[in-house]
Amino acid sequence: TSALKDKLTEVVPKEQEKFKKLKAEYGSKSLGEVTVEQALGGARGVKCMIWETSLLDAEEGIRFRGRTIPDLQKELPPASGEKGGEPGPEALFWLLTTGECPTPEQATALTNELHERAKLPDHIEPMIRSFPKDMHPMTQLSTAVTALQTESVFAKEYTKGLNKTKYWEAAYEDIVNVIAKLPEIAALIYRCTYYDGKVAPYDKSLDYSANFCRMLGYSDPEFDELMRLYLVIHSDHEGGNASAHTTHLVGSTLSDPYLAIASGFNALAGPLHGLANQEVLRWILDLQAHFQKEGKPVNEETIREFAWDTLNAGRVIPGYGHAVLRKTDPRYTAQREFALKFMPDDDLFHIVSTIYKVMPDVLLEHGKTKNPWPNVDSHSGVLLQHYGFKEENFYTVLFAVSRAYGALAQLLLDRALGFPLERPKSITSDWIVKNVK
Ligand code: NMX
Ligand code: MLT
Repeated sequence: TSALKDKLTEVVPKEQEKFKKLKAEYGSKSLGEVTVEQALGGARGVKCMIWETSLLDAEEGIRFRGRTIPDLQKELPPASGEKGGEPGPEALFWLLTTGECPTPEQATALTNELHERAKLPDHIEPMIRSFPKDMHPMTQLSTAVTALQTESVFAKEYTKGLNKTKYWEAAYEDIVNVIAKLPEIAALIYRCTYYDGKVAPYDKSLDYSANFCRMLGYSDPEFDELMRLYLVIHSDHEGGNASAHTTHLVGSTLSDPYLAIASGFNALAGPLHGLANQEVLRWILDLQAHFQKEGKPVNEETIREFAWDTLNAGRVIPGYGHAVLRKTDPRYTAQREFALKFMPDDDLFHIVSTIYKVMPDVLLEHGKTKNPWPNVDSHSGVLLQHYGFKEENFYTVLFAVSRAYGALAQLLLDRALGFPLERPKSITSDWIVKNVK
């Protein structure tokens, strides 16, 4: 039984009806012009995709089904069951897919459903154990998730001749199964790459995040809270970001959810996207090491100097700038608040805070980036470091586990709403010269 699937069985027909009306009423209306500059500039600002689970405002940041991060912290049930505790990604997934906040019982039912679906098929663990230790953890993750596709219910049913009206139900099986299996896959990658390969036994009495922490090798309840926050805030950032968009595009070919999310992970693995969290941490550690060698303190002046060295070398400042946001990312602020509460005296946190003081002015003076403010990746690494999670090459895997929740919530809706193959029109430069007046 699945409480979430039962709920979706009520919600999906209403959503289908809503979309039918939307098409009839607004189908011929314009969403705006597309300029040549936009076509050349990575389609920035072009509105051509529907993404129901979240919406990004350039000034205010992300809203998950209309809710800010502080709203989620108030309205979703805490994963630990303790008043004031962080909600977990399970509760968020219920909200993203159904549009409603779950009750504590509904959130727990989903946690239990994920536990029941978590067991890996026999070929995955030996495969991860055989990966070379120097294979990047994101490469390991996407390879393992691609190999997990042997389990796809959607692919098997489609081959048998699946009726279109049943797509979402088959997709549901794959989506919940892949989310359920990600913690053990990620923990195996972590423990095999950096430690002795031993993974703590799966503990069904814990919520998704706490069990994930145990399998990674962490048992501090404060770290569990950080993981819950981390998995919630990295989940969804509307549809245009590269990992969500890739998942949506690949899924639109009716590639199954395993193949779609593995493709999304490959997009997340780029340094302009999710890999930036690894890059930020490295930038901070390099900065520390550089000035230690020179016998200088890390302060506003030396950070400014290091930033200019980076920019003058033709590199970007990782963790700053954004394709849509034009203010400080509220996900940065949520992490800063966590740090102020749990680690106000942490050295790396102080460096991150000092970078925040000087970097916007440096970037404004540099004069290129449209957004001189920090994004989510600017803060996440130092929080992990505080709890002894030092392996920065693994950080993007945590981002990926979280992003699966958002990208797959919308993928489920894509199949429920019968969204078609995505195939925008491309043009050549000659076409522009000949046709654009
Ligand atoms: N440092 C230096 N230059 C920058 C930065 C930065 N942080 N951000 C943007 N620019 C440059 C950018 O490279 C471009 O230069 P050019 O004209 O030579 O090509 C110029 O400013 C205009 O770029 P924007 O229109 O402001 O930014 P765009 O939308 O193209 O790119 C990012 C957005 C996020 C890719 C860009 O800001 C960046 O490279 N930031 C650093 C990497 C990063 O933190 N990525 C993580 C984003 C969040 N996530 O998790 O995905
Ligand atoms: C994300 O979370 O996907 C990033 O902030 C990038 C984006 O939104 O484009």
